[in-house]
Amino acid sequence: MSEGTHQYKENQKATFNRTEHPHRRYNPLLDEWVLVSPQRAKRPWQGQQETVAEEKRPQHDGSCYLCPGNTRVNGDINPDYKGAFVFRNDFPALLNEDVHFHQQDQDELFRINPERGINRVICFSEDHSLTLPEMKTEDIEKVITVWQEEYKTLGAMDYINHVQIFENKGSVMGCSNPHPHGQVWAQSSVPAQVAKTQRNLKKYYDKHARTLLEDYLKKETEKSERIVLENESFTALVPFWAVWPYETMIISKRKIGSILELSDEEKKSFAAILKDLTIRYDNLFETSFPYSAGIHQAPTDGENHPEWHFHMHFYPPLLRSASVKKFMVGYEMLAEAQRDITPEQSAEILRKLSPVHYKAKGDRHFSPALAEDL
Ligand code: H2U
Repeated sequence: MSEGTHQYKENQKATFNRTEHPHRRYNPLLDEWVLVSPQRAKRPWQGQQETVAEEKRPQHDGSCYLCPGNTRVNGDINPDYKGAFVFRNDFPALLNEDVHFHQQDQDELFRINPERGINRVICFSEDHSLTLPEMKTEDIEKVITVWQEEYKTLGAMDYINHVQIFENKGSVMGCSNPHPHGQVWAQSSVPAQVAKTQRNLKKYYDKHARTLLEDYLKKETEKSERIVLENESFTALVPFWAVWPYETMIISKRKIGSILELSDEEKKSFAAILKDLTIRYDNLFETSFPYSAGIHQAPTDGENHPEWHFHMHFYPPLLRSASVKKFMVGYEMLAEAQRDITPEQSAEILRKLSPVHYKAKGDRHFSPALAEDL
């Protein structure tokens, strides 16, 4: 007989405790489950604290394709820009080209559709040495203005039904260049994750006449255990169903469908919470914290979308230190996502971190932009 096949009597059963017993949590945005195994990480902190030596980057790097005045791979020369700068991706995943396609030839088991779109790169700053948490809040606001312009102009194009704004930060996330930048992919289809989220948001809205995230945020605010920080217009929290150890979501307090609906005050608040959250991330392991982050908002398909509620996801891979990352392998690839540390523990750790960037505290790679803004 193998271990675990004993028949326990009913009276020997322990009462379920979510900080001790393995359990599954439901993600209502994606209609998916995540396995949580708190018994594997009972202590909130496991002690490993090594930092990774970080190179100090210059403010301008002659070999960087994204720095002002430099030549990109395709031969174009970047202007001598200041602040945020947008250019067409020279290696786009999508092409802005309409093609003839015979839909009727589809085989149920070999479905295929052409996809048309536009990919752009958004440099956040002319300063090669910075990252979002190290930028001034007012300069992050300028990045948000560019996100608004991109969502508006690309979304207004006839065939563009979805605009994905995102940032891939750190080489561990496959980012090819440390210059602060993000991307925008605009396309004819609503991509899978967004379509799935939309289906679930709509189901909830049709039933309750309120957005799912409006109700979720209200309940999270009452419970407060997963809130990392909040300001006037936004809350950052570790979702109840988070998969990545330090995954967070920034949710707008007001129900707005897209970035275009932000008031001036809300835009300031959004910039402030972006800075505050990413500073805490950097402080967690005293490293430039890698992540994939992106905005989820209403598709630009010309339909009314009362179910949408503006939010931003942060998916950081680090687990225990600047060098120990979580791998989505084995069980996760074959069965479902799993985590050890509970979302409540992660939120508490992030909440307790200093809102002052670690580089501004010591003399390590001191950044003038940081000092001015803190
Ligand atoms: P990532 O490092 O996050 O992948 O973003 C860099 C993007 O910049 C990448 O998509 C583009 C790459 O295609 N790029 C150019 O468009 N031109 C260049 O000269 C270098 C990089």
